[in-house]
Amino acid sequence: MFKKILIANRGEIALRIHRACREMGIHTVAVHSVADEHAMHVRLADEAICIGPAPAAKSYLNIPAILSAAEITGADAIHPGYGFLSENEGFARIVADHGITFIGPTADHIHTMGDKIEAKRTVKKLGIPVVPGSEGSIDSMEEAYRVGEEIGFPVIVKASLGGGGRGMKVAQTKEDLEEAMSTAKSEAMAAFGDDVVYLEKFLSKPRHIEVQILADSHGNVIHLGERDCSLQRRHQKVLEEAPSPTLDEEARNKIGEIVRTAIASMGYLGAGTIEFLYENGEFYFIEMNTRLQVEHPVTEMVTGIDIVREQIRIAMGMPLEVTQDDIKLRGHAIECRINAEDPQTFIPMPGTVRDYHAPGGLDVRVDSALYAGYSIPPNYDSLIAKLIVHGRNRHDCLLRLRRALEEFVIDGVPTTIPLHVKLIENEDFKAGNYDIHWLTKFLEDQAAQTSE
Ligand code: MV4
Repeated sequence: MFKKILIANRGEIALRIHRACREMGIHTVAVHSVADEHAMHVRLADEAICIGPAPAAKSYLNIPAILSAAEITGADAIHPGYGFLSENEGFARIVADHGITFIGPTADHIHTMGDKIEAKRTVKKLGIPVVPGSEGSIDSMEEAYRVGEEIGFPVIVKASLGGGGRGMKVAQTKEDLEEAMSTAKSEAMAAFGDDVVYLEKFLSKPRHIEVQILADSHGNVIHLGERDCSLQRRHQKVLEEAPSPTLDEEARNKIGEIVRTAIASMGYLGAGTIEFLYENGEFYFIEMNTRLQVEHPVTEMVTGIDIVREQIRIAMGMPLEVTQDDIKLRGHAIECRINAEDPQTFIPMPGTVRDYHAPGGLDVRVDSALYAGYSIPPNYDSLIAKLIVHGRNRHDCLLRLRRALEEFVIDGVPTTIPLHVKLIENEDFKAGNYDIHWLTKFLEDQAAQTSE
């Protein structure tokens, strides 16, 4: 059993993990950069260790410093949160080699899913539907043309070590393919030091729907339904909801069972997310995330399952507390990501928070490390709070969300709160009619209106 967990992260997610530990009677160690000396995660933890200067490369990504902090404090385990070292297979391996438990899947599973070609091959073999495309890498233009003709244009060239939208190029016709291949390859080489690419049919108007799973070391796997994360801007999610407005129970159970079976045969351990594009009633696997995700709270709100608690229990070798039959989705949940950004330009605007008041009341959750007087450092992600609201159905959830957004006071820095207010008043959004391109158009229309 863990007595002490080191949390290798900062901000709201470090608090989220600390809270789960506290409720389980586990002591916490915070690590922090020089810039985060006064951060809330440092204040709340039982112990705190400075691991380096402000730039993440020298602190939150500093593996020797984090390992030393774990050794010095006698931590039994390390929770990496999301981002930073959460999907770094080398980190997972070296933590384990030091006799410390990495709270997450094995380094091998992180490796497999980090290589998008290998990930696709692995899940396809286990019965998960994938986007039609090349069997593996594309190594010549002849091969690119052959696959392109076979699946039909438009196609998308993707970097095998990419993901999250980096290193992708669309070719509308075969005339565009040569340029798409060479740009994708050189971008991939620059970004990942590897220019292996693969080809897929380009889906023009899909939704982004992801399935949350939990797998323990006793062979139990459960799925916790899906999240609809189609509302993104430049591959940054803005608002997520569970369940997806477009799925019925039959479709949900069908994909959930397919995923559950596949994950069980992989021998996967911990929490994971299987990402799909969903178009014309069909699911197409794109990637698997092997970490806790930013948007996990919407799933917690509709299932009542504490995903972080389950991650920790799984890492201790304990069985899942519930079976698939125990999972009953209840109502609807929406998360608004609140960033310290200019709501027009999305340029990060760090600064000092003057007045701060978080909304509350029934079924309103705020995950944030902010407090009045806090100075947001300019070195990290601009996410400063997540507002998660639950309702008996989507309609009630939206009424409550509107109320909660109006109650939220964050003075001193511009935030994306006003954008969320406008977004949830939109008729398409209210009807649940949106795809992955919808938000970009919505924002363009907004910009055009304000400049008139
Ligand atoms: C696609 C696609 C269309 N067709 N793959 C972008 C991020 C990465 N996770 C996968 N992405 C896409 N892959 C095929 N075959 C369109 C996207 C995409 C996208 C996906 C999810 C959410 C927002 C997106 C925005 C633009 C493009």
